[in-house]
Amino acid sequence: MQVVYTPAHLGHDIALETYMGVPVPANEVAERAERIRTALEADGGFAFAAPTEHGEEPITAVHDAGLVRFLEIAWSELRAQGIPRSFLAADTYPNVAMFEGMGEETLPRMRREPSQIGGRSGFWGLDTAAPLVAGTYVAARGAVDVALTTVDLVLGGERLAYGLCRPPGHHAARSMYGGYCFFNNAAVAAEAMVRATGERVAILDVDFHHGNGTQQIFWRRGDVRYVSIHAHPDRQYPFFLGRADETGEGPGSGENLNIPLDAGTSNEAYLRAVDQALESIAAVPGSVLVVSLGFDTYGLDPIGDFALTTDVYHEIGRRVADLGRRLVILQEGGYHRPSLGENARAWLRGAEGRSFDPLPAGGFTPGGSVV
Ligand code: SP5
Ligand code: ZN
Repeated sequence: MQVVYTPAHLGHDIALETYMGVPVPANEVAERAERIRTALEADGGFAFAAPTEHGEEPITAVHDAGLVRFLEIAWSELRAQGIPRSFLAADTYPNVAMFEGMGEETLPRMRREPSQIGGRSGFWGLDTAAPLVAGTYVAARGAVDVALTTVDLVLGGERLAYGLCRPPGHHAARSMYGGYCFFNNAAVAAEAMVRATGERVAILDVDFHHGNGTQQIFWRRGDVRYVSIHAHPDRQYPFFLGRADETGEGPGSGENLNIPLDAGTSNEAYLRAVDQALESIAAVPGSVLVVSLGFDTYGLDPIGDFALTTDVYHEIGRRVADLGRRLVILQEGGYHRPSLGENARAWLRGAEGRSFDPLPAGGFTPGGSVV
């Protein structure tokens, strides 16, 4: 299998994020992608390719150009405004209630980007957990190019290909970044495939969190079906979207399927949700599926609360490939660093129809040690 990877992600070098106002060690760190790269290299069955530059146009096909401009200048502007911080995160966000009672004709006029960089960050951001640093923009552009190069491989005839995207993407909406995400890699990829093939495209999101950004981008679209299995937002991020009654509107009516799950979800319960998701995808005509692949569903993940094990990732990959569609597989979350490489290897080998043999040495043992 071809794997698309770029070291550009290393410049998005994060040490801290904030959790309910308090700085804590960051979860979405460079080591994640390096763990996966190392494990796939050691496997021997994966061929690495560098991304090619695809420019800004495929990004503005799904994102507001203002978001792109903000992310491009945010770091230099933080410095220009003389704010001595190691990362940029907002403290004030435009809560919808701030605008309560204002009329439809007034509201668009009230949507104004301030000049102070903290305010600008709040204007475009969802939360404090996506710290922006000097190399963030170049890394985020790199992740989009990884996704689009993965699309190119599949359009060029590969049955499946894997884009090792970092930073991840599925929380980023048309005009918003957040949740460790800056550009929505999977949405950019799906849109590029719709435009290249004229076919309908489905997106299967198996990250632990609901992909609110992907849902928002395709909410009214009849040509892209979004199916997500995730933690119920009543108890987990992103809290305000991800419930089962969110099904799309207009031409997109019925094209959005959310499958929220309980804390402690087992392999068996998760596989039942996978089968339900795949049934919905099989009903969509078209030959390509984009997979938003997260491993924060793993039992030991520090921010997840499901109970999945490595062998079930092999089975999920196998069932997804059994649909018979070509697969553009893009990395999203997953924060238990010692297991990430083995979990990715298991999933991708399952999708390729290869058996999964845990590494005899150098692998991760669920007892908690890296041997
Ligand atoms: C792409 C992706 O997986 N984004 C996830 C963003 C989650 N952001 C909020 C994380 C909150 C972590 N809370 C830790 C609680 C530990 N008890
Ligand atoms: Zn996640």
